[in-house]
Amino acid sequence: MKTPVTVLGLGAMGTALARAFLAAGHPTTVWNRTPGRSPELDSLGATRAATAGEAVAAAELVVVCLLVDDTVRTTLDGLDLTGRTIVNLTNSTPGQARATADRISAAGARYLDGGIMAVPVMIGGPAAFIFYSGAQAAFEQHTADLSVLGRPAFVGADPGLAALHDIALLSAMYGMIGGTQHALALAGSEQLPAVGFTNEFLMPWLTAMLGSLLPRMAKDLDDGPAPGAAGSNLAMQSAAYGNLIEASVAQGVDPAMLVPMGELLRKAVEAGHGDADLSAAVQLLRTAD
Ligand code: FVH
Repeated sequence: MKTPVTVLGLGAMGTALARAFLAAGHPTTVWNRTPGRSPELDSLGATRAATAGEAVAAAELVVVCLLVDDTVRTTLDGLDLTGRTIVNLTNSTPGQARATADRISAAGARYLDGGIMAVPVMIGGPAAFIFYSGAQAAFEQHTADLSVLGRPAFVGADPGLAALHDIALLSAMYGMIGGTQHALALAGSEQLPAVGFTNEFLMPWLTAMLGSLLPRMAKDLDDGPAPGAAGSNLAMQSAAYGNLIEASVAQGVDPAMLVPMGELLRKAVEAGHGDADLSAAVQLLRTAD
């Protein structure tokens, strides 16, 4: 008998989570604020609860996937959570996750915060992974159950750490997407076909840059800059960056996505890092240091 599980929230992601549990043979109780959402779950064997309280009562393992942190608070507040393990996969900040952990613990339950690194169609597949942090014993007890959703990565007992990892990766994704959107707008300004430009040039370029530049930047941050390693110093990059802005404006493309990076490079050079590598600019972003 597989571990019974409750899923609160049947949006696009909650539905995918419930489907994965059902496919793996877990008795699955579901609840959603708007009744009747994702009717296909009924034929897959889900049990529908009429209220969130009824759903929480149905299983020790409760997976929550709602829109935002506030939604989680209003949904769970006042419910009897005694003895439950609450796994909250709603997008949160580290601060929100820590506050939720305090409230859930005070209500007599164990708390795991999670950050899903997948879109709904990836859930249950090989590329999906999910960060968890918080109650380690609960994670160890339920590792196999949670594995049906995606590879579980426990990142620490501090409940805020999963959200930190999640938000760091989402920041990288949105930065990358912003850059690619700008590149595609530039290509479009000369009617270049997006698919050909992407497959032939954009993807290979990004793949090469990620493969060479990112590991070196990370190593420099951990170990200090490798002597003489910089082949693309910041003074050169800052000097060339103005062309990116000028060309965009001339092509009728809003340079808003590019301007902040140009500012960062300029500040890094002004601060005396002209001979350094991109890792020096990472340090400048840390306003709390
Ligand atoms: N979908 C994705 O690609 C990303 C992948 C990474 C993780 N995110 C996060 O997952 C959370 C849920 O996202 P979602 O895609 O399921 O979102 P929706 O399809 O919009 O469903 C939202 C659910 O939240 C319920 N809900 C909204 N407001 C309330 C409320 N005040 N009280 C109770 N429930 C509420 C909503 O219910 P309903 O509108 O159907 O009644 C849906 O069940 C999210 O944190 C992502 O950032 C997804």
